[in-house]
Amino acid sequence: MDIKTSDELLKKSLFNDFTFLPMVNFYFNSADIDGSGFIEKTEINHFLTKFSKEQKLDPPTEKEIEETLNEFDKNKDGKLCKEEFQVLVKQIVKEMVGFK
Ligand SMILES: [Ca+2]
Repeated sequence: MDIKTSDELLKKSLFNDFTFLPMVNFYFNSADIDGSGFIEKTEINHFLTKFSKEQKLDPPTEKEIEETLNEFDKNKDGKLCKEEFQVLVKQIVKEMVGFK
């Protein structure tokens, strides 16, 4: 699959829960290393670092990880539940395909 095709698929998947939600589940399960059902800060760190590496981007700084947690942790319990994580995934996918 070439990059253009996969971008198109990603764009479509943003507007289609049938394809988007399984993707969120996939990312959530891979990010939730200890299987707690929440993405803690160390797991966000791990997830974003791995993701940056895959995308050939600079690894996130401690500050960026802190900001990511603050921005998406709506109920301020210091970790991300699946609903909060879903918003993060949506934003990451949007940035990947380059539209806002
Ligand atoms: Ca966890």
